[in-house]
Amino acid sequence: MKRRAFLKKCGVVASAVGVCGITSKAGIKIANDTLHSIIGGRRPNVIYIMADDLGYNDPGCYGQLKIQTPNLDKLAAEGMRFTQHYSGCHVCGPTRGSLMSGQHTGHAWIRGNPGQSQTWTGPGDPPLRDEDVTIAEIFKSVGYNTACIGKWGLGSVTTTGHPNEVGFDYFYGYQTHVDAHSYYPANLWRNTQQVATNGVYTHELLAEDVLNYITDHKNKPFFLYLPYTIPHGPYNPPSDEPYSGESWAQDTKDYAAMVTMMDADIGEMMNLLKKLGIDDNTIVFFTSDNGPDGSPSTFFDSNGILRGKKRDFYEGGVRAPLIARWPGKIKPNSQTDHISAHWDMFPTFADLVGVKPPKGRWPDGSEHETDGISILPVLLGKPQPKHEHLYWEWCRPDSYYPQQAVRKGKWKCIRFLGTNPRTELYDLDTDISETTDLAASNPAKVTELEQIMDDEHVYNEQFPLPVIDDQPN
Ligand SMILES: [Ca+2]
Ligand SMILES: [Ca+2]
Repeated sequence: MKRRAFLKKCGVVASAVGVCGITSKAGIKIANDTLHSIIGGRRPNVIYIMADDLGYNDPGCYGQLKIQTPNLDKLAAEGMRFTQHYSGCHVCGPTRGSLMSGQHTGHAWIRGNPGQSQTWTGPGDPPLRDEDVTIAEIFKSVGYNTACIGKWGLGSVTTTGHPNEVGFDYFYGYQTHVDAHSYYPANLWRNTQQVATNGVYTHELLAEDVLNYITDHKNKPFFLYLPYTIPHGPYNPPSDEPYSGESWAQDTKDYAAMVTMMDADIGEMMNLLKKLGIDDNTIVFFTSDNGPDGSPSTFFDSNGILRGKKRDFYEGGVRAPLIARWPGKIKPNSQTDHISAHWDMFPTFADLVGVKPPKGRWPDGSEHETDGISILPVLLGKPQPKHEHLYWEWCRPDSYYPQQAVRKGKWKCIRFLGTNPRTELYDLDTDISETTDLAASNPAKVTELEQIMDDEHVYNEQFPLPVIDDQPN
């Protein structure tokens, strides 16, 4: 089916402002006309920044002591900080697929990084399909201009997943996941054309493009998705200032310099919003795609008191910073422990622009509601519907990696399907660092949470889950 016809069928159409309402999985009905009366019916610009491999403890406002992030700290001081926000997954590809589609990794089409797809043989990353409805299309359905500047990784030019094919009017940056492993490539992509970098550190090019985009679109509502590549390796920024004088290893100075550079560019972006007079009608989000990686993150204690890092379903791999700032709407210097995840942004964005969240497609083509719950109520200080549980899976079919995980209330359960198969259970209320496995003493709770894993996982031919999908029906 052609994309436009499909969107029509899904009911993603302009003009449906305000009266749809949604019912959360916990059964609480929130009418988004109420929320819109608070917002005043004026649609805000939305900027969503996603850092790459930035740990929960990397920004100063989340506890970091060595790396300077004054602009992120200011964003948090002027907005809301989430303490229990989660990544779509613990690596890049599936997190971004989950963010785009509003589906967790048990339902989404993209569940792995390049190389893990069992069926994709084309160029670059396994792409989003025509029938996947994205957050960009939600904004487009009400007339926003939409842009992605940074690391895409969900489909190259000539595929159904290229940003221009999935709702972004404008794209500048890295097409593929693996391209983004260099900060000095010969070219980046602007829409479907390659453009030379002339040896400039790519983050500087991205940050400059952001300022140009905002300036050019200041008079019309826009959605700007900024998947920055910092602080993913390699650690080779043009300067290690302001840490040159530190007695740290060179890669740690470079890591810190990268984070502080990104922070400074976010500060410059915020100043531009103010200068253009659109600061109070722009909601800015900042998060990270997955937990920290590499030796500098050990030095900086980037996971804080959380166990694990990138590629772990322990909290250090999936608990993500989330800061939201919206002057006059979000209470300054506020904090919430609402349990939320990247797939909640899909209905949140729908709520922000006053449309019902469109349905999405599972791998078998069947139509389903988003797995997300809008976080707009908590942002506005209203009663917030809660998730019954969160679910993650990763199919990577080697040794340690095939795993499923559930968070339900205080409980966290991880099922390891590879080497040493087992299920671990943690009580996050008393053991946030996941030090004591309670599975043996709580068999009924393990059974309950494993049943959720069985229920939330649907088969995806592209990313079959070892052991689970091998079982006869
Ligand atoms: Ca990442
Ligand atoms: Ca630590």
